[in-house]
Amino acid sequence: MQDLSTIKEHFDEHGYAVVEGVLDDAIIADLEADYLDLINRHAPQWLAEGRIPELFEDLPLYERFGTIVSYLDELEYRWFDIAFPQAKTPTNKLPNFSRPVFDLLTHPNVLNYIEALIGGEILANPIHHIRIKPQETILKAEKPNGLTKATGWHQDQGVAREVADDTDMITAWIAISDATVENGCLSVVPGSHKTGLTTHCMTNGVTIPDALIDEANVLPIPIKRGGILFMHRRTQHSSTPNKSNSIRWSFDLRYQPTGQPTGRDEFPSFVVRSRSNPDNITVDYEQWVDLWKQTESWMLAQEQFEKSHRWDGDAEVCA
Ligand SMILES: O=C(O)CCC(=O)C(=O)O
Ligand SMILES: [Fe+2]
Repeated sequence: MQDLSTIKEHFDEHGYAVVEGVLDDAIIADLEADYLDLINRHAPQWLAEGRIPELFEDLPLYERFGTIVSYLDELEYRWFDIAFPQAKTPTNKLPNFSRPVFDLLTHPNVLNYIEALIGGEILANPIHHIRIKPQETILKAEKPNGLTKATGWHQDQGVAREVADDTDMITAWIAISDATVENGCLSVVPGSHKTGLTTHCMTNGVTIPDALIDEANVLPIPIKRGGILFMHRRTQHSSTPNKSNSIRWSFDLRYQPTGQPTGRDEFPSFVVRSRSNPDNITVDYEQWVDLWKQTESWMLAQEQFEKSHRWDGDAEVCA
């Protein structure tokens, strides 16, 4: 493990920290097998519905993921994600609440770094996603899911509700494939976490206009498979389109001190580490799935949802 106090110092000063080699091959292999299984379960249906032209069974794993995802629209990609879409109409598509995903969320190696950053009372915040970003040249879906494309500038605090403004939420952006400049790794503006919440507009999602980004200081963050970029909730970040010839695959998870609002309180959060009361770790895999199923029932009964962010796009800078 890299020296925790150096990592915390860097994080506090610059608003991010990169740690390579956090996850070993075993958990990554479990996630790969899990997503292969997901594809094998759904591909025949996608083929029957004419969404994909064939099963692509002969392709190497990542090429197959990318090729299939490139055909899928916003709604079908929801099978891959690991949470419901925020405050949008739910569908009968349950996200991938699998055991390997739970094992990732609760992985001790990840939590050790989170503990170094925010202390030993840790809650898994339910704002989390998987992003399989195929190379731009093969994207065919008319309405692709935003999780399969480049991401505009934003702060994660800006895409949560105001109620969580003071929550010390940390984003853990986990590379499953190597993330490179060419395939659209993340970029950050170091130090931007110290300048408060920036105005977000409603342009291509909830994004900060380029005019408010200190472009001279933008820093791309390539990360190898198994490495993690930790970000402060106010660190400005974005990602570019995938210009390579393979997929960029990542998870972004969020953690925070227990007892603070998550900003998505209709989704289940759960304690993943408690140094003061280890007996407080009560949610196991089956219970976690149950919590999400209860959320689904609740969502299906709603006519409308509270907005998941505070912006209306009316600020002068958005014009
Ligand atoms: O992976 C991306 O393109 C964006 C990720 C992101 O915004 C995040 O992890 O908070
Ligand atoms: Fe983000």
